[in-house]
Amino acid sequence: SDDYRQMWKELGLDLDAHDALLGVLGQAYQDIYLAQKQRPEGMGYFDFVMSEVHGLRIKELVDEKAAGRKIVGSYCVFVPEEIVLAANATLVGLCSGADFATEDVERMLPRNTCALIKSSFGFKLGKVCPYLESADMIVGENTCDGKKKAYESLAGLVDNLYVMDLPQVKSENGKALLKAEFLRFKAAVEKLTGVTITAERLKDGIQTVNAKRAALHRLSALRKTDPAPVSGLDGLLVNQVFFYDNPARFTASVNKICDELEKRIAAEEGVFAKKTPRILVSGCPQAVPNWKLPMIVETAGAVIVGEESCVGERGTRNLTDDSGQTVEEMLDAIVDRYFQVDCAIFTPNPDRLDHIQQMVAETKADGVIHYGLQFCQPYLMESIPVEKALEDRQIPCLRLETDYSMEDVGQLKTRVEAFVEQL
Ligand code: BJ8
Repeated sequence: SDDYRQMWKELGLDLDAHDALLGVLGQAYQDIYLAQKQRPEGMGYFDFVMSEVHGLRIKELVDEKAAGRKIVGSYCVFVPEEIVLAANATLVGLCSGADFATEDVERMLPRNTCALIKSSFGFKLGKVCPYLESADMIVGENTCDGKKKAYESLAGLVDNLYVMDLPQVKSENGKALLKAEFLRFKAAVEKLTGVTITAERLKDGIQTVNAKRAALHRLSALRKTDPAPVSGLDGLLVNQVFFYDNPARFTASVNKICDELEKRIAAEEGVFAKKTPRILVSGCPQAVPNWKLPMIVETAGAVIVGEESCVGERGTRNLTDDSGQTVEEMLDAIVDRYFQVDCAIFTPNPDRLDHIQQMVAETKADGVIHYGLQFCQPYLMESIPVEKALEDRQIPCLRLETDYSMEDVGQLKTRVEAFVEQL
């Protein structure tokens, strides 16, 4: 609508480029999502969210800002939403899953940079991301080499970048570093909002985020059923919207889908026939609108039953203990919770392999597809021992390496079909 155009203009978006992006996104959504059969009715909410992803949700953020609330943008699940909410700010995810302004990006970053980092730069340089432009603070983090060096360059493009240091080893020292960095982040967010985090506010923040996570845990548990009551495409979409939506509304909407799925399961209804080969996807995060892999898998005669990914269970697995009485106690609980995230930037990282196997068992997956973004050293390096360990345990594994382009879709489809065939 005209109101939205005015809003986008005020945020500094390039309206023509943005129109082009929304056009492509809308078409992809139509072809990939709306073309699916037997979708749960509750997905209608997520269709609406996606149709309004740069409209209504941005209007809400702009209204929050007008009322004095601050917006914090993040590129990693290590940024604690509990702390952001407790300081009366809203957290939004900024990772993006589509190529944009590639020529401009490759003047700033080496060609052999992963698609996720390139995409984040493309959305900034192309002026097409209203989330990035609404953010009062953008949080980068020292995770992989690609991201940590890219933030040095991003600092020249935005004036509100905050960089969080992160440990690389799960040691006592590593944990002390995470705690020190969370304390420094807390002070920075308090300074941004002018709100001091009290025990009551922090408990509220923890409970709000836990409720979102618990709703996703419920959804994951329902996806364990055969026939699968919901597609992997839709499961991924819910996990993607987790990063953008109003938290309370998101929780309610996921729980509503779960109610519907429980009825489907009781009636033995599914999106695919019983005994359809079941795939667990493991690896790099798949940010909106990166739907390439599930689209390929689910048109190749298989169903995705879980995501071992930061846009998935790695990001949402554990709740934060909310029983603390003081800010200090609850901060310790937050550190404990985040310290368990088994990102491949950690060395060594044995928990991730355990979690993959645990998810295979729980979801009754017939095989694992390891999703690696080209040039992502942490996950591509780790994929080789992961594949070996899984195959040693008779769990078939297919290692894929790809990017956001559509050029290799045919080739990937052939490989996925061959893999599914032998399950
Ligand atoms: S906690 S996975 S969200 S860092 S794909 S940019 S690793 S080269 S995204 Fe991540 Fe946090 Fe870890 Fe999760 Fe680098 Fe690899 Fe690119 Fe990546």
